[in-house]
Amino acid sequence: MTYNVLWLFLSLDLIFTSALAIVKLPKNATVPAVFMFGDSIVDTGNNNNLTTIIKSNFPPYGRDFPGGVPTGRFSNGKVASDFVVEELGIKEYLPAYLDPDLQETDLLTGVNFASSGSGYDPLTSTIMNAMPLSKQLDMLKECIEKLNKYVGEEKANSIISNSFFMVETGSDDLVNTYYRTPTRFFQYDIYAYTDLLLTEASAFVQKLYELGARRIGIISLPPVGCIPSQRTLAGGTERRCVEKYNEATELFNTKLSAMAHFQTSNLPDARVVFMDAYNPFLHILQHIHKYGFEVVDKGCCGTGMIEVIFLCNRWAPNTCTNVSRYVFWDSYHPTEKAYQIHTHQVLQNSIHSFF
Ligand SMILES: *[C@@H]1O[C@H](CO)[C@@H](O)[C@H](O)[C@H]1NC(C)=O
Ligand SMILES: *[C@@H]1O[C@H](CO)[C@@H](O)[C@H](O)[C@H]1NC(C)=O
Ligand SMILES: CC(=O)N[C@H]1CO[C@H](CO)[C@@H](O)[C@@H]1O
Repeated sequence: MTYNVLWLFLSLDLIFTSALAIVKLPKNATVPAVFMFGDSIVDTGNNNNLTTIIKSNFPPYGRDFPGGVPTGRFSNGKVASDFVVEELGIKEYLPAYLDPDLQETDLLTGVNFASSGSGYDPLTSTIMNAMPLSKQLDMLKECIEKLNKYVGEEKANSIISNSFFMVETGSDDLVNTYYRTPTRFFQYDIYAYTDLLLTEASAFVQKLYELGARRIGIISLPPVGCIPSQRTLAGGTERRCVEKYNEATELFNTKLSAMAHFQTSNLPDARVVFMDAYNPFLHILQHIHKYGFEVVDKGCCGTGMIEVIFLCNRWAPNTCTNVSRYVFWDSYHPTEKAYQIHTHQVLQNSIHSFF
């Protein structure tokens, strides 16, 4: 009896702590809000009202979201940006700035400007009809004006200077724009193209700073060569990870990291933090069983080899029933479970650098 009661408390405690799985902040540090920029890894529904094919607001997307609602998140449930705010103890979901139900109070704890299909290269957003980083910054400007009106300039300034501003993008630049667009592939080698991306990334950080951001996180690219769709398109008959893509990613990540260090010493009072998403994700891919996964080279949706956006729909054949076996939800994006594990690691490794 006593044993059973003890066991009950222990398991409640375990459930509670794992549900909160919160990353440790320095003692007296506070992060009032998170403002997110980037692509479909973090978009929570901004594309729903755009005229683009890069959408996911239909089943089976959102299958494990509360109510089974397809919100425009590219997963079965929550995505990386949701887990960022959850890990920081701020809130459970990071709402899309263009969500028609967005309330003024939501602005106080952060919103999401990310648009699926966008990149550092403006051409990427043009091809995909997504909102480029420049448009995402315009929305931030508008959001700051609203905050000023809502809580006054002093309070708004304090929120802005203490919040995290994070950007997660660049995968679409490499795997879609660079390797598949003649005006990029034939005019730039990979060194010149990653320089082009870097110039855009650096200018973006500068503009965030000018708008008052002081804690800026640059989330690195994951090993894009191991995404199921890339294995299918360029991984040969064995659908291996595409080493050429992973090497290009590492090259760009190295440049991003150097840029972050430079900007931190260059911009007074700013912390520009390079957040390594590559190595933790590679570790998951290479040790799937350790993380409770069984399938790494296919997504859950459809055959898992090619289905993404409109191809991942309710009529897609063979969609998996037990999603927790899978690292990837569709042929391009991780499952909620993979996002949760990965986001925790990325934050855990870099959180101290923001203070
Ligand atoms: C945190 O507390 C220490 C000492 O109590 C103080 O020196 C420091 O300025 C505080 N940091 C912040 C961000 O408030
Ligand atoms: C689903 O997969 C997970 C991970 O492999 C496993 O632990 C669980 O038992 C499976 N659930 C069902 C209902 O088969
Ligand atoms: C593409 C699309 O869905 N556009 C809609 C966005 O929302 C406005 C106002 O709610 C509609 O008028 C558009 O048709």
